[in-house]
Amino acid sequence: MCAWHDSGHGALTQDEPTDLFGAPLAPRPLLPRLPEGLVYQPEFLSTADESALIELVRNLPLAQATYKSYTARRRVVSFGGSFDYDTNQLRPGRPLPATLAGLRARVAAWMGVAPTALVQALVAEYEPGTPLGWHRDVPDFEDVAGVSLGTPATLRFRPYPPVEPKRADVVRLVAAPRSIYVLRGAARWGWQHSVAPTPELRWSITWRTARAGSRAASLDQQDESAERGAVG
Ligand SMILES: O=C(O)CCC(=O)C(=O)O
Repeated sequence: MCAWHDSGHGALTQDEPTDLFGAPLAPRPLLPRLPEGLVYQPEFLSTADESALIELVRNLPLAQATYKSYTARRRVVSFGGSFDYDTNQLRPGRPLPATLAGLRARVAAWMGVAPTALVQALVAEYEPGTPLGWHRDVPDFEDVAGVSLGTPATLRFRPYPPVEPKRADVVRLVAAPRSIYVLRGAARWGWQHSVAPTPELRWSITWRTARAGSRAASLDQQDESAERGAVG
């Protein structure tokens, strides 16, 4: 797995401090501010893989996500496990389509885990202008990996719990289409993340391992068949 690097395909940025008149102060060092446990790799997929996945995702039964009384703007479908925000329960979800089994195997290999360790997948579609608010993923899951499709998106990270929330505490990672990232350890538990609205359609396919002893550990990890999917 590649270590994080700024290759021009994805970029790590943070708000530069300015004086009262907007003139830049001394730039902050970037490296000490990286969330530890965030690993990013551009060009994880080929453009052909990306096109095949977009075609596949467009045919999935995406629906607007609901969080108690709030209906989110992004459309999602989950596999393996589905979190019910009304009851705060993780429920067994639909099996992973065979067409996504190949991608799961590749993501798992990149993460260094068995494919069956990825007990949950969430496919999300962000229409232009659709944001995803600040959150940490539900605690049933441990590591979270995300594959991006379509258009670049700015992922924002801020320390959690906030000690003294400030705009300058926000670290931004531009996730390029075809890239992959993973949140582990501090990046997963000690930081919240959000997604800024994009001007074009974007999709993400996020994959989650079970947290030891959690309800996710008993999720059925099967896919619909043992066949390889559209992306091998
Ligand atoms: O779209 C992404 O890459 C992030 C998705 C996310 O944070 C989530 O679904 O919890």
